[in-house]
Amino acid sequence: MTDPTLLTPHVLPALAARGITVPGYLRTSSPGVVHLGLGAFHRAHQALVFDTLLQRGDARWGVLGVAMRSTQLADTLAAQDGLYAVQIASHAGVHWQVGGALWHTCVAAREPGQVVEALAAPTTRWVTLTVTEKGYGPALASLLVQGLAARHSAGLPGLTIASCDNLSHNGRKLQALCADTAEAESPALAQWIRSACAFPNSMVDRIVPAATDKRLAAATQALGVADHAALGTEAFWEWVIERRFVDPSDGEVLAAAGVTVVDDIAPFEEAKLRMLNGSHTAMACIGAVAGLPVISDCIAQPAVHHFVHGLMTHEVGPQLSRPDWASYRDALLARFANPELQHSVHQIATDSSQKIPQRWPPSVAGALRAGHTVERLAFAAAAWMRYLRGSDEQGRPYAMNDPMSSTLHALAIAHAGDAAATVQTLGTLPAIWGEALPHNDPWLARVSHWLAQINQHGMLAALELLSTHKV
Ligand code: CS2
Repeated sequence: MTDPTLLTPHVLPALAARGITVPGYLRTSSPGVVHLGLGAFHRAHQALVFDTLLQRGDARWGVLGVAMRSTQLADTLAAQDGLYAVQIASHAGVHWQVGGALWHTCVAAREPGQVVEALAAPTTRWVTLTVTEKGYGPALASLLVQGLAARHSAGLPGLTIASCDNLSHNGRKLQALCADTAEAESPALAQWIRSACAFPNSMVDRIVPAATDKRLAAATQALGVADHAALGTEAFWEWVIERRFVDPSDGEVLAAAGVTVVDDIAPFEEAKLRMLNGSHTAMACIGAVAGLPVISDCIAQPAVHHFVHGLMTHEVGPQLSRPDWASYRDALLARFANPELQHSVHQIATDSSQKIPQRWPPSVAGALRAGHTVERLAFAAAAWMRYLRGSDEQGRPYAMNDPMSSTLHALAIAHAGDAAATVQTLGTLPAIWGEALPHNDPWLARVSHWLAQINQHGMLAALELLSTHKV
């Protein structure tokens, strides 16, 4: 018996009558895409691109959404037959859309056989991944390689496997991980993975905060039924993918749905990681310590706005090869200010040890090489070190969610009052900063300077000092 008070296919006609965009296609054939890392981002990004293609009658883009460990979302979606509503909010207004591309869901840790079977299914053509920065390890490799081995021995064609995580050269990294893992088992399989499968690099962009109870309540209000998997996002989205597909005609198909297909994604990836994600991590640390809960609160502070604008203008932008970086910066400042998003600083600060290496050190190294200022990047590094103490300036403790959090927290509090000593430990970790910066004394001295200012004056007052600093 279908629950009439829940978002399921039965209520779609009623939602369409309310002006909500709903899937108008059959959702019954076998999915052509396996997505690993079922979360908010995929559902508000690629799954809506696939939804556009399905709406146009191309039935190859239905998705099996695989959660890697957590069962809750996969089961919630299964009860709703894979349907979920997305609230898209911009200055132009708010619009609701129901995504229909998720045809099935499962959990890799609970149903690994189902994932392997789907990877080896003749109808499967694509795999997309959002497993986060820390997800590129042996468990992922073994799952993919099992599926690919089954495909290979069945004599099926290879797959296009698109990593969509915020890592540089994400496709190439994933290809190396899979081929190296397969090598131990069978060099022939490794060779087949390298030659018959395509691992395009790709850059994805859309701000998709984790859903809150408030958003779920807004969904019930808009839909007239409950949706326990509803999401909110912004109108902006971008997916730039390298032209490297098992079926070359996929490039045109994706481009028709608004995806940018290029020969080299490096300029886009570099700009996105360093401008958007680099600013995000800086604001996350600043906001967590200053007690500003969401990004729009942070950017509403003139000192933070000035800082982020200066960071992108003087320290990151000039090194980028994306030619339109100044308009990208301006668009980002507007996106950060979107009040509907309510994007939690603690969500962004999650896994900072895995994120910082892509987001800050390449900009520090580039700015130092070019003789540009690094004051704002040094401030960001100092803000992260202050964040690691685990409580804000009002003395309220917060949880830190990071695979390195216990080590980092211990280092941060060991010399809490001594900025130089803190920087000598936290600023010299090669896992975060790479090989060169831990030995760069002028850089470390600037980080110490700003950490001492934060310790003495507080986060926002120290930012004010930075804004009057002649840099
Ligand atoms: C954020 C990203 O949580 C984070 O680390 O910086 O999820 C960011 O919102 C997306 O990359 C935007 O495309």
